[in-house]
Amino acid sequence: ISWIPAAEFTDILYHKADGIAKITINRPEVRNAFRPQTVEEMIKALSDARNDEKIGVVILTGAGDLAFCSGGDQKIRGYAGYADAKGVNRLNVLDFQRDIRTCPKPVIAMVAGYAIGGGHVLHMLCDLTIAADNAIFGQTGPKVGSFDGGWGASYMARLVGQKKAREIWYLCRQYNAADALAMGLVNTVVPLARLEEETVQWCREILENSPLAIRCLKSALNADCDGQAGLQELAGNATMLYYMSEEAQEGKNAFVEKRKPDFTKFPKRP
Ligand code: 2NE
Repeated sequence: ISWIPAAEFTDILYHKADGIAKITINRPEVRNAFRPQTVEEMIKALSDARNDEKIGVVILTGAGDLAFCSGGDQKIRGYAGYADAKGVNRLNVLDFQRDIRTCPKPVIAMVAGYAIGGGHVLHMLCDLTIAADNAIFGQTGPKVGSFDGGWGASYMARLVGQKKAREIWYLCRQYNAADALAMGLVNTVVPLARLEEETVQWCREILENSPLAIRCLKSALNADCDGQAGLQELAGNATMLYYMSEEAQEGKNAFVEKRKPDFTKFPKRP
């Protein structure tokens, strides 16, 4: 695949090719830990991918072979979050988590090396995870004075079960790729040298399928866990599909044409 740079950023790389967007956290010197700037850039890139009608799938990854992401940058962690350039403390990774979750296009984590702490939560939030055989997974919160009680806890339990989720959070152990596959944390494990090739192959297979069906399935699978926000996403798709029908167009046309709508020709389906 011939990636084409899609925008210039400081902390991330952003590429596109063949209907796929790729967001790469580019801070290998800190194992791709994120700071508020990194997160802001990921939010912008994901928003661009979401709004680009040529893009059907997004890959999230980290630069180099040593880490996908090691979570929040502990060196700039302040009193109440991670300090931005103005010194304001933030936890804006939570906004990015929501954006991954609500993006109507699949987001695929491509993991080489460590997916740790807040980086582990990011891969969990992605629709699919393709892991290299050198991948290592785990949470560190209770060791470093942090935790993620949102999807980081509850969605993890949906993925691996309550007992395993409690083990992962309480003991802060590290798990290799085979462990992660066995507990349902990742979709497949491939040799490091084939990581991108395999991930792109999964993307291409998704791109062959109906984007509307995938969009509705993502929101349906989200709705099972996401309460009223999840239902809103799913219902938003139902509204979009309804807008695309002749029946809904009749309502809108009648209003614009200042006449009574005629819905009589539309079937009352069983
Ligand atoms: C990731 C891990 C296991 C890698 O270990 P290793 O041995 O391969 O590398 P090393 O030497 O630890 O790290 C290489 C350089 O990267 C920095 C290190 O400090 C080191 O730099 P120097 O000291 O040599 O200059 N580095 C690595 N991770 C960093 C980080 N997160 N922030 C800043 N610098 C980092 C090992 O490095 C590790 O365990 N890292 C810490 C993982 C961690 O605890 N992350 C934060 C969890 S909390 C969180 O992410 C969070 C949350 O819980 C809730 C909301 C938002 C965020």
